[in-house]
Amino acid sequence: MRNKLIIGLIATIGFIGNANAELVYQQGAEIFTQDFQNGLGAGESLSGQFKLFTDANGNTQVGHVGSYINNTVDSYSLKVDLTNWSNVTVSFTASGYTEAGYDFFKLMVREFPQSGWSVKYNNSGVISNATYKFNLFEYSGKVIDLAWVFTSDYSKTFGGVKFDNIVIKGDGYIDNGATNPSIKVPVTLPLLGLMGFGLLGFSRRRAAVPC
Ligand SMILES: [Ca+2]
Repeated sequence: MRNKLIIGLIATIGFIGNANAELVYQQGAEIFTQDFQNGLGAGESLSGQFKLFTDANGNTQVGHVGSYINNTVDSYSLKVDLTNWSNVTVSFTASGYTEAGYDFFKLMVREFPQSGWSVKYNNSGVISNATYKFNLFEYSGKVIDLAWVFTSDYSKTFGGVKFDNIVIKGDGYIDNGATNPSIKVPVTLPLLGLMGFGLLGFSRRRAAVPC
């Protein structure tokens, strides 16, 4: 029995080695980035008047093309798996102009799939051209939906909003051996397997020693 347990332990270590996964704990690792140059990816969607558009400098962004319309709800939404991440932050660049006090640009977040939406950011009027950053600490270990939402009321329209360069960062394990460091390797199963075999081995060994 002891040999089997030791072989199991070695096999578990071997699995990590064969997967070429050099797992390194990194603070502020990139979990997700989106500059929209290649369009939308899985888990992302646009609705209403928000469009992908490319400016004269070749920079593709999301936002209003021309003025927005009255009584609209426009959104870009994104699903992110934070199962293995903590201390998560989200940042993006934005600029624009809306009717102050009546037409709003918001960043909203909810735990997928059931919880209600929380407002992380809410702006109106002049939206200064800047990078906006917010923490998502309370969503560590969860799957979340993020939504950038614009709403207008029944009168007066302006140029609206544009946003870009979404970056979600957090603390967690990354595969240092991968060619693309942003590719995440699920560590929960290998680590649990390793711990499970180790604990089992120690307890059986102790039990096998005559008192
Ligand atoms: Ca309005």
